[in-house]
Amino acid sequence: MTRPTNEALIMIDIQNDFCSGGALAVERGEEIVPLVNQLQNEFAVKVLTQDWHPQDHKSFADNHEGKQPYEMTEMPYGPQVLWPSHCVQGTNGAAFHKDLKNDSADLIVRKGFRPYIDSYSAFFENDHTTPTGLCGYLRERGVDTLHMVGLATDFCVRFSAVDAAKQGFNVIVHLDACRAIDLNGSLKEAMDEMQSHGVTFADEMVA
Ligand code: VGL
Ligand code: ZN
Repeated sequence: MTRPTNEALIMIDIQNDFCSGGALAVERGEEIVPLVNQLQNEFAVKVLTQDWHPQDHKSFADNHEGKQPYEMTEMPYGPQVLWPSHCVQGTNGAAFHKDLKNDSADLIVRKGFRPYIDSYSAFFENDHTTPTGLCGYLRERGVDTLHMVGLATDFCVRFSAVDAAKQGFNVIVHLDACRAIDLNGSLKEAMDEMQSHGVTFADEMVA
């Protein structure tokens, strides 16, 4: 443990469905696993998030007549990408990547379990008001600095980082330990948005 206890490692959605061969595969998603495992050795406070949808989840194109994956729809809270069905509760696709060390995590936050609302962020669902409880957990433990890694850079990592910064946490996204979906320019948009909220970036591969 080389980090003080006010710093936490937040590992976002490192699940089979976001890795090669998965239902919503992020290109080279599984490549981050060794680096994430290495980073875990540095932190006393470690949190995993797990995308965890019921089969009838409204973010799935399959649950919208005539819609294809990656088309848009309108939800009561705004525009929403329709995804291939993924991370269905209890399936192998929703399980953590088999090489991800998860025995020493303090907390697993599940999100996206309400059928009518998606949840990219580890802090708030996509209505930006329904909390997951993670903010209170971290504050109660005296954490003020968050190091984020995981999948995907431009969706769940992005929304988690921006929400955390808005809540007053210092946020560092470790880009080498993230991979992106990059849908219609979403990676650039994500980088710009994170930066404009004061999120900083670390890149361990670059000496
Ligand atoms: C994610 C799309 C849908 C993610 C989750 O983890 O980035 N993206 N559900
Ligand atoms: Zn999802």
